[in-house]
Amino acid sequence: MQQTPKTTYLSDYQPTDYRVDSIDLHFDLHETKTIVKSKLSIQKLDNSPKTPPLKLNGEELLLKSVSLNGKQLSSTQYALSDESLIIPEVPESFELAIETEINPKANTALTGLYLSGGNFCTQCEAQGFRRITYMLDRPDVMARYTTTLVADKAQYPVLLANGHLRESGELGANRHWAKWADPFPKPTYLFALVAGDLARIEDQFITQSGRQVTLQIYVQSHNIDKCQHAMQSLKKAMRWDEDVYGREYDLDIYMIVAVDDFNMGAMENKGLNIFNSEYVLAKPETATDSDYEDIEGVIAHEYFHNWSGNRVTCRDWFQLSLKEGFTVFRDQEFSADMTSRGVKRIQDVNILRTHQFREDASPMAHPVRPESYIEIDNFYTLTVYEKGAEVVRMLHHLLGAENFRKGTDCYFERHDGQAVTTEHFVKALEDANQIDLSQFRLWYSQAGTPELEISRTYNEAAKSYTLTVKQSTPGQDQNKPFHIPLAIGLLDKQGQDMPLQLQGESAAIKGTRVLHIRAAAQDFTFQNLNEQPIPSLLRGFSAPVKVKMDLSDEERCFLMMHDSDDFNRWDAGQQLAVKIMTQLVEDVHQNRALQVADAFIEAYQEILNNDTLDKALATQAISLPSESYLGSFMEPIDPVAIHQVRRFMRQTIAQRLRDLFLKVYHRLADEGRGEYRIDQTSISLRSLKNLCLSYLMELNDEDIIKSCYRQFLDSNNMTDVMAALQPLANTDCAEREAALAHFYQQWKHEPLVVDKWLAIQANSRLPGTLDQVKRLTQHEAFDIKNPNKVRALIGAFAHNNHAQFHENSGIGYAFLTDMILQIDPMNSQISSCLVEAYTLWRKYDVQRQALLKQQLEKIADAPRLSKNVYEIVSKSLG
Ligand code: B3K
Ligand code: ZN
Repeated sequence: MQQTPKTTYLSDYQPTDYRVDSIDLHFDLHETKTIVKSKLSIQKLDNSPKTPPLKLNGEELLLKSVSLNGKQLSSTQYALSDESLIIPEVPESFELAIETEINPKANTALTGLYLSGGNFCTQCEAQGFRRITYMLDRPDVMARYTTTLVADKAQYPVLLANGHLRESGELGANRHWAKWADPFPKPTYLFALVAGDLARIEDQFITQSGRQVTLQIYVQSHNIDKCQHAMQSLKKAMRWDEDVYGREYDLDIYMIVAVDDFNMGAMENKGLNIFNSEYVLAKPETATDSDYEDIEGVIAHEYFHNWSGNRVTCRDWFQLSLKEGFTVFRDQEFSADMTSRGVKRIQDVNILRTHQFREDASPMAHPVRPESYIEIDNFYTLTVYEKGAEVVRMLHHLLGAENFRKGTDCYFERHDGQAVTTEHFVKALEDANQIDLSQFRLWYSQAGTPELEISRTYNEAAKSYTLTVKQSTPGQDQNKPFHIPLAIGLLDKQGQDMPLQLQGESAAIKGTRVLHIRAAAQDFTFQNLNEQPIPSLLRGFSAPVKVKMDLSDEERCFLMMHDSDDFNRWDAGQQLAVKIMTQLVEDVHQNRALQVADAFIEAYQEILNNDTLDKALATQAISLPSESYLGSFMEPIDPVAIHQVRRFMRQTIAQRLRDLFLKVYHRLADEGRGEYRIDQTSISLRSLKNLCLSYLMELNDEDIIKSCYRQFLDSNNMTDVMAALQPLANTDCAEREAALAHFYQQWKHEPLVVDKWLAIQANSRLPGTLDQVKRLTQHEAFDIKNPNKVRALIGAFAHNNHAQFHENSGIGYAFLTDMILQIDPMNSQISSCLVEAYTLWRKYDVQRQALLKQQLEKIADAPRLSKNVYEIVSKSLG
């Protein structure tokens, strides 16, 4: 980094002086030298008599010419810097014509216009448009776009942009052109173009008002057999948004293009989504059940943005959660309706508690609506997305489905075509329902994970029961009390929900009720309770908080068996496992013998024996908490001991329940034989069967290794193949090498399957994994410029393989730093994701702290560090 980069503050927000009504773009596409001509129709805003200088953003551009109202400007009439083009003298209303030259082939940052697999594509969110041409590159400037693409006809037969195709034709020298027009005003970040040699599948959708929409998915021709699931997902999402939100699609065409080189999952460009191929391509032989589910979720997420993001967009990037938190909530609910609601909630909460809580505990902690940033790309975070979705979910709970819908109707109608703030969103919900959400708004402005400390007293004589709730936010002492909806139930000795009647109320509510926590400390007294209840707290994870309560192991076991709330039944098991496992880590430190209480194993046994249980929920119920999640209950974190304990637990469970696991495994394997089906029953069956296999593989038993290898060889679907390959990769046996070699030979031409092969090796717990990861960076299968490959190999090692990455000597760290410094000059969005593995350095023991700090300092000292990495490193060290 040459100079200290500038911080942008929400409090400095100013509207622009000018608006851009229309933008007419013309691209003459060549790999190393693309000429972009842009015509902007610009008007001064407000009535001030003066016309302030016009400042346009632009980066990595070669300016060829600028004309104002048809007259070319000389270089004395504008000021050019690395980041902007400033024209000091402009009239109130004018047309600006700009010609720039760019080099898509040299673009390794994958933002702006770049090449992937030989095809041109774009990524403009958040600030990629300024790498295409000079423009007011901010979301509150919304213009109508027309886009003309000119390219070689043989190499790039398909030419796409936003909106509708208006005209196309042939030119000399084997070139052709197409002109697209988007009738909806949009910010720069939603602009997109694609030019390439692509095949497509096509379908139709009839909207609720009877309009016909053409749906197209474009892929490289060898992938054409892997698009059907994405198309079905799109149609389901379109119908769902009509049914649940009354939102209809607005253009005559909806296009999705899959590319192999992409920084994130996908992008919601108006009418022309561009996707990481990972979230489009699937067939049973190459994609797992969870790939299928992820595709359905991401296709829906980008589609839902058409309203929550595109029609109503963000005023500035601090408002990112306005579109992302809301859209994640929408996609979570869609997936819950399409799959299993209970399991979906468990998965979402697992992500939030493991990764977002971790972010909240790190130096990168920020509110859902951040107040400042150095690099906005660093703020596409779990807090903005996942916690943002929880905030919307709480609003949904507080209002109820019907009133929430009234609120979103009001929001979409009131702000259609506008760029607004999270405040406008909350205000629309308030106005539609005449309620007061003043205190609730703090969820947008205060960082940190609130903690509820809950204690209880039962007064036998009065038959009353009091819960005392205290809230605080560790690490954020300035926080005011949040408004927290705490859903609870009270169970009697038979495991039935007791009637809940708060003091002063005349009638009781049966089942779950929501307590509104608003103060730092609050008492809730229930009356008419004939026996001391067992409390079931935070049902359905009704708020993104931590709960502390002194429940006994027996009470947790009881909840695990009887709670009427699916989520809390699962969570009681998780809490119990966390308690046992943190105690075991302590035993490791004290050199004590490790053992697991019978009651815990018996609970697992009961679940496995219960044929009436939903298999997907049973799978979740007998899955131990992850190593990262366990780490969040410990300070200092000891990743090696955590790994040892988790493994010990799995081995002990497998030894004790070996026969039962074998019985269930074989029964489900028989039941599931035959054609692969992707319905809930089949997915649940495979998940439980494969979990049994993974426990059994802890036993290092020759016969079991053989049957695992058989499953690997004989399965007709990637779910079962991966479920066998994973434990084999963790086992030192001949079958391991055979399976890995066989897998690569079979799939080396399928990049997404190769990613799985890389990740499975990077995640292996066998000694020598780091050396293998290093070797793989030199393998033909690896490409340091491809984000999917970097995530699969290096990301997996640094973020998931805790015991080996945090190995005592620090060699894992040295490797990561080396990779970060190599990747940063090419693609700073990817290097910054890797640096995140260091942000929690203060939570480790002193030796690791010293090693981790050294790495951060080494990175900080590197010349020409990107703003992205600079921000994370400086905040971590600060
Ligand atoms: N809006 C995009 C994310 C863009 C990230 C830019 N660094 C995908 C999504 O959330 O739908
Ligand atoms: Zn999104």
